[in-house]
Amino acid sequence: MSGVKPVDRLPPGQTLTDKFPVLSYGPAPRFDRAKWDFRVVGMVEPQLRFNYQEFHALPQSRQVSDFHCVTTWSRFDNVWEGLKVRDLMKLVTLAPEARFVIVHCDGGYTTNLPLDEFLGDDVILAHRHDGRDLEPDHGWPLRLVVPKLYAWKSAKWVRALEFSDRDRRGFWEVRGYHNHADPWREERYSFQEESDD
Ligand SMILES: Nc1nc2c(c(=O)[nH]1)N[C@H]1C(S)=C(S)[C@@H](COP(=O)(O)O)O[C@H]1N2
Ligand SMILES: [Mo]
Repeated sequence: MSGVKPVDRLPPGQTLTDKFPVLSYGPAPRFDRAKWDFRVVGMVEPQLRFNYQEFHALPQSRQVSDFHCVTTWSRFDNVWEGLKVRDLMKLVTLAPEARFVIVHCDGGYTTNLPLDEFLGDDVILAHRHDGRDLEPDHGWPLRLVVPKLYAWKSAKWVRALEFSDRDRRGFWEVRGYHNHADPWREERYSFQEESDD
């Protein structure tokens, strides 16, 4: 644990695991390389669309981060490989009014993030985990990883990013989970938002 006590890295109410549990609402969508695309839409110029080959030609990075699921498991030192969101965003200009992103996935799952969280240096669109291609259940061919928020914000099977001036709650955010989801503040449930500042 490289001299760092687990307790310093484990958010309140979490338990450490070495396993990599699968947490999905519904089955892994079928992946068809010929039909797959990735789109960047909404309040951004230009709007982008990549096919699979074009997307994988974008710059690759490696990020090591901890992963915290709201169901109370955490997994340390995940090695993610893929395209850093900051590198993707060098290809576009956001409208000055844009403040949120809605992440759209195959299968209909969505999640929402404020742009300051989404544009963090550790946020990556990953296709590999711990030295191997993502397994279908873990999001193959592409998932978002947002280490600083609970893992339901780390959307699997991502197909599009939509930029907006308005916040729109995603799949779990309309079903009782917290809109922001900071594990260090235990922002688990939407009823807690009423007592927020
Ligand atoms: N598309 C999609 N992404 C998703 C989910 C999902 O059901 N569908 N579950 C989320 C939840 S609750 C968690 S904890 C993580 C789990 O990722 P894992 O299954 O790779 O461990 O994925 C998140 N991303
Ligand atoms: Mo989760």
